[in-house]
Amino acid sequence: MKHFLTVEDVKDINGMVSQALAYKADRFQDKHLGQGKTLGMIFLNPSMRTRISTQIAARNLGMDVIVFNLDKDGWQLEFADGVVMNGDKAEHVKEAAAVIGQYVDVLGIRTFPGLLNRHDDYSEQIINQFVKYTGKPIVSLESATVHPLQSLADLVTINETFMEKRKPKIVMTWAPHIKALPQAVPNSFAEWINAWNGADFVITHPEGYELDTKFSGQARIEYDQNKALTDADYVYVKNWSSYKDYGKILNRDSSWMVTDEKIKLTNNAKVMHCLPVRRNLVIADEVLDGTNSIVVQEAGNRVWAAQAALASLLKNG
Ligand code: AN0
Ligand code: CP
Repeated sequence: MKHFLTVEDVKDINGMVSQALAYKADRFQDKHLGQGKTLGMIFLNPSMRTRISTQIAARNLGMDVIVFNLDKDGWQLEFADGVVMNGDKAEHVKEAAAVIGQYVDVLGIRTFPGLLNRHDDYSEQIINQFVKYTGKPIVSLESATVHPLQSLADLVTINETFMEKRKPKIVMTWAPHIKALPQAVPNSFAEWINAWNGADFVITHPEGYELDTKFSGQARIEYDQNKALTDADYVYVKNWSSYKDYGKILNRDSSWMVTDEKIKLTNNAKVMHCLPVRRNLVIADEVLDGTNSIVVQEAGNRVWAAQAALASLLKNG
């Protein structure tokens, strides 16, 4: 694997899930794999889970880690080509990425979408410029349109919790939020579940919240949340802003919040969320504090997912 940017970079999804679970059982089994190598992690936006879990994963493989909050501590970067840099941007990504590439062996980047211009966000301009100019393997720590480390951890969590011989019914549901959020997490979850091809997969959201079909693919779309949730084994909860009416909040209907009443419709479903989650807006206390919620276990699995992804880059690098 050259880079870890989307599910398309992964040749064997089940193999990577198994590797992650193997690291969960014995975290130091490849403790020399990354010896003498440095992981750089660049944040253009906030993060708790990704920041900590990926550092631990790298250390479990023997790597050194440098974390750089470019948004707070770095020079403001210009990403556009051919501009006269007489504004507030002090450095171009061409130099910045090339320089960082001299210092590290693998580079992780977190960059949220602006949610103003769909074409700019969906062209993944920022992470692609780092791919182009760093000259080292790049790991997405959540980019404008996808969050592959999250999705891999989600798949690991589903694999370790589903014991039946049949395919699980997985329902990804939109839930309300006060802020316009990226589509990266739902896009990514959808493309990983579709590529995995091991589930009966349904997406439910109010009209106008359709995801780019590049990501939703063969998933069944159901506008009636209660109908969608019926007999679900997993309820994957997430807010996102509209893709069609780009970056807009079209609906604030609190009846889409996930409550115990909604969970009663399911097959005693396990409830997942990437976190951070706003309580009693997205998911009710009763659900997050109840036995159906596996959100903390899911976040814990971020370490093993990151370790499997980094190991795959190190083995090929
Ligand atoms: C971000 C998002 O929705 O993409 C990060 C999730 C991991 N969430 C928030 O901004 C609340
Ligand atoms: N789920 C997730 O990526 O969380 P952070 O934004 O805290 O890294």
